[in-house]
Amino acid sequence: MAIADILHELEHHPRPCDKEGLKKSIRDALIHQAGKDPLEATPRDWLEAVSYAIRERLIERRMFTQRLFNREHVKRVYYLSMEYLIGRMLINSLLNLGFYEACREALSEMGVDLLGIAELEPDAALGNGGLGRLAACILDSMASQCMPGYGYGIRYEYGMFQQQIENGQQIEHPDNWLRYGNNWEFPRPEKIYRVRFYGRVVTHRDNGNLRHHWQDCEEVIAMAYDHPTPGYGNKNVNNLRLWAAKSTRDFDLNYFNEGDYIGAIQKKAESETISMVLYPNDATAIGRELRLKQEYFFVSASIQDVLDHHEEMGYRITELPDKVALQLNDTHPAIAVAELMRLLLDKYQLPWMSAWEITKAVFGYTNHTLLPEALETWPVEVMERVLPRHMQIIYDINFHFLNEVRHTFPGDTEVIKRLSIIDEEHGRQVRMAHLAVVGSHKINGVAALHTKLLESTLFHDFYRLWPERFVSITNGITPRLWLHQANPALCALISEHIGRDWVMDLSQLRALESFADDPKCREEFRAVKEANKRRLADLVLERTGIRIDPNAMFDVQVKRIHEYKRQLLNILHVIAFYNRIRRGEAGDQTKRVVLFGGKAAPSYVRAKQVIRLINDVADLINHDPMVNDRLKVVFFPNYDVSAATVIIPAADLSEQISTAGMEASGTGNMKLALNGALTIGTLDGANVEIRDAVGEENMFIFGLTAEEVAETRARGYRPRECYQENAELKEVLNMIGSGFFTPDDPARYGDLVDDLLNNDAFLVLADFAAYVQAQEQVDALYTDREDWTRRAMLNTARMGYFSIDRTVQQYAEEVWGVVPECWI
Ligand code: 26V
Repeated sequence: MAIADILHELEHHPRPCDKEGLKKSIRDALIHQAGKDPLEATPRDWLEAVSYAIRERLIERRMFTQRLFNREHVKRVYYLSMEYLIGRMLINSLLNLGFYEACREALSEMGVDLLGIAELEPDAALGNGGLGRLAACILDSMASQCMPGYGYGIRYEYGMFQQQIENGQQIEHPDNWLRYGNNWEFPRPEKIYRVRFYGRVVTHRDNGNLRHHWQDCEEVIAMAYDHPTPGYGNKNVNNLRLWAAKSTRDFDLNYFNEGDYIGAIQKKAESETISMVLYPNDATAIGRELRLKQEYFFVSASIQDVLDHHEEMGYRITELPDKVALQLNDTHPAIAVAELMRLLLDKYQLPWMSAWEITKAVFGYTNHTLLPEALETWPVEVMERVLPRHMQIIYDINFHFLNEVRHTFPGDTEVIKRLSIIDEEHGRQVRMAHLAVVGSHKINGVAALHTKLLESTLFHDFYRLWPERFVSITNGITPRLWLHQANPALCALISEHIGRDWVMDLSQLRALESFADDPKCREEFRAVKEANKRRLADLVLERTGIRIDPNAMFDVQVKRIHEYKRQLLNILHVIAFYNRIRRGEAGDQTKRVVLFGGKAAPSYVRAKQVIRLINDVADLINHDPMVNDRLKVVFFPNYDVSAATVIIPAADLSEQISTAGMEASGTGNMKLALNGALTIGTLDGANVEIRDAVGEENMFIFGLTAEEVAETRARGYRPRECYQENAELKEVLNMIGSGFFTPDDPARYGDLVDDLLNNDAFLVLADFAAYVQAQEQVDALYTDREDWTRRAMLNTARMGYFSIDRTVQQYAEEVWGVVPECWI
């Protein structure tokens, strides 16, 4: 068959998407791919067979999508991210493709339960938390909106560790997610690039021009694995390309020739460690050489791939900004600025100025944190050794940049020191954020307050220099996962009232507002929430052995464990509430279940201590007969995307209680409010905008504002005064400090309490009284179920703004300059 015939066949006879067609594919895949006799097939075999059947359809559509983009010569955006927190694929793919019902029926006719086998799929947990999940939501949105958008990242062999709780403490287990293979990926052994490290730079003159050769390097091969990502309700399928490290054959041969067989194998294994494991640190930079190698490894492969495609399309290199946008998801891929410059200078031999103009026009940089300890810097010595040519280029970029600074701020040597890409004060470090800002035409924060703080603090000098480069793009979440998939009962209810179009236009939810005043609708809404709570109660029992009452208020704090997120504040209130119950002062307040979930970085001692404290407190309270089930405390182990899809739809109360000014945006706050939880929170991150959207009266806002936090610190904060002034707080801290919860180890939390009394860097004590008061309002409102439900419905109705589709449209218009290109 000629190529043209194959294409014709593919176009006119794609794999059928009805029940019978799917059934045939599943059966074929079971026998011919999984190699199983249907009589003996296990649930996992069926899972493999279904994913094969789906991937055949995904790949067909991806081919068409790519061909369309090529034919139309569209501008593309490439999202560079070290992390993608995807979760499970099966149900999401089926819902996006529109095959869910057909597939469910096909399987059911073969005696297989779709949801049952879907549970067997491991989460793709190639990310830590908010930043990685945002990347996954953005991919879903780009595909759903027919944007020519591609993800690039690392195919970690081990993703986010699995958390086990043993004797109240976190234990980490490796996440061997590829154990049973991965049916969603397409290995591309022909898509390989060389990535170099170490070596030296040799310079010579060629016709008066300086030329640089990077020599005597170690080489690693980056091999592509493609993950087709389907859009919702269209035929568009985009691509996420993840790189795996493989050793080079040349490299092996050298060693083999020297007769060092074992050494050769060892080197091979070493080079493949680059893509072995995701660093589980969220918000503390790790100065490890392997991390820098990971960053450069995926950046180098991705940029080579982008430029290859650019050339294949027949475009000139100077046209790059018309055809390519590159987005830096935090500073993790910021070395890309130097890498693109290197290729433009050394490979394409462009003059400095044109290379630099192209680079700036192509890059955008998203900042996700103000925390000083999370800002990446690399010792000059390390950068020089690992990436010598890049270090030269960074010096050159800095030289040109600082000349510009001198021109704008003549005579101001302090501003030079502050702005320089090289920090000279802490043992010569490359500041990756500065490289990212200087090399990008647009820099964005992820919520209004966060951007304002970037402009006024962290990047203030840059903002004075180039105010036009700064934009605010508030994060969002994908309604496809966080409502459509996670909360089918609520979806059915919504669609009954306002139709189905909200999935792609979340602002339509506003039409639900009027239903909040209808007692019958409220009753239905409440019934949905109750069903979701029963589902969660079953899961909690299964995972923890703790029985919780679905009629209780579900008070939920799920997120990474970090001091600034203040899980401590939450547990202090739990103890205060417990004391009120014991004293008979809790009135006839409703029952509460306080649920925590989240992982602590393995080396973050204080965060792990907080987990242990929560579990110690839970253990005592849950077994105190005086409490009589009025209060239950649950630490949900191994919180991940899959757990989130069950927990979030069941929440009544959403805890968003970070120290104001420290949470860049938050996205869990959006997921919970969208699913009808009321927020108790500080005026931090996107909470501010959520308040503007849903109305202050439909939330519980408390505590110091970001400004007041800064003032309090400037004045000299003395946490012990809060302790002295507040008898309830005093009692709580005394209990923890004296071993009330840990009688066999009374000193366990002595240092923690000391730190709260003497330092309290996150102002837990300063906000305690206000928090307790806000919690009293929560309790009072919850006794009026009608009013609570009305406000919960208003939350859902007014959260449309936080759709990731709005976020992505803003990036497309304000940063990337790409437009949708759809086929039907
Ligand atoms: C930082 C680092 C530091 C270097 C070592 C590895 C590593 C890995 C992850 C991170 C991420 C820190 C930034 C982050 O996750 N920020 C979160 O981004 C969310 C999406 O914009 C936002 O909603 C959260 O508020 C923000 O904390």
